[in-house]
Amino acid sequence: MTMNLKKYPHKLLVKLYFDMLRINKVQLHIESLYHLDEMKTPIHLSIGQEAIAVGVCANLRQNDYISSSHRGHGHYLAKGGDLKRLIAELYCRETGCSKGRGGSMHLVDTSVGHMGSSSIVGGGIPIGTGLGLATQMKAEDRVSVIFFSDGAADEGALYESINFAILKKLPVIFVYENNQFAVCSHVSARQAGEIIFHKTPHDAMPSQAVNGNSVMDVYEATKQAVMRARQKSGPSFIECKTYRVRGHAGAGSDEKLGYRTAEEIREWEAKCPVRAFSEILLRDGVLNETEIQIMEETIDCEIDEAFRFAQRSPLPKPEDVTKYLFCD
Ligand SMILES: Cc1ncc(C[n+]2csc(CCOP(=O)(O)OP(=O)(O)O)c2C)c(N)n1
Repeated sequence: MTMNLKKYPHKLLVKLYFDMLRINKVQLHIESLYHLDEMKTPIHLSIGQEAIAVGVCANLRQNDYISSSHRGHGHYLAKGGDLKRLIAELYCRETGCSKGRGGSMHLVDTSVGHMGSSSIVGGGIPIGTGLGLATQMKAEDRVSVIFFSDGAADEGALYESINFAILKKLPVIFVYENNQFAVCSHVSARQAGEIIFHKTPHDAMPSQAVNGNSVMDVYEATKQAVMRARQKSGPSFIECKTYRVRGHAGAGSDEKLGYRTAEEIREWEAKCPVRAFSEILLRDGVLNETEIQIMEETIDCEIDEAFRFAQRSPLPKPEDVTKYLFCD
């Protein structure tokens, strides 16, 4: 990346790095303990995709909305979701963000505008579009960001939602995290490619593809989209090109499955967005090694505390099994 960082506030650059490092470390910790089978939930790790959640959410205010997917740990944390309640949710505890009923695919923290993640692929897209509509109808000053990946982009719900968002000029930002795979199926086997997403007339819905492993590229693209939404000019579409380095679900690599090569995975691991950004920050003197070390230790302590909180929290009571099924 040749981008000149001098124009950015120091505080912003440090925050972008800290947030990516934190999301990365939280997920590595989850992964390292997953084999104990104490987290009774499937997990979908977004290791390697940290720059997208962080680059997008750094442009958002607390009252802006996001809707997320099954691979949503990063979105939740980047939007300010509570770490303890995230880990407690993975341990299915009453103190979890969904009171232990949802597991890792059903994260939510409405206090920071995280309006929920969905295990239904593409399910968050119409929800996020509806949040944009609600915002417009109530004449509120909010933006609604929808995170979804290439499997969801195969679905009709995306095209219906884009159409509606353009028609109504909704303050919606479609963030397409193209990590190239839906389970074992490569995106090239399912989609006609860029001709689909990047051909809307600019005034209807600007659309761009960026390097999803570059936090500054994602940040810049989102900044423009947020400005457009706040000016009530309508939706934007951002494709963030990235790669899922871990297996579809669970811990570890899935290279033995044979749908992609180990070399390809290694190539993308070498493009780790967290490491890439640390190298730039060190090179440009934004941070030094000691400061990074202190960040690492701070995050490690916070993670240990969150896991202790989760492990010591009570499970939901059996007699409460029907609680929270319906709203009052
Ligand atoms: C409507 C629906 N169809 C199928 C599934 C099963 N499923 C779960 S995750 C997944 C792949 C999703 O791929 P993508 O949207 O690219 O997200 P990624 O896992 O790559 O982050 C599928 C097919 C589902 N949960 N919901």
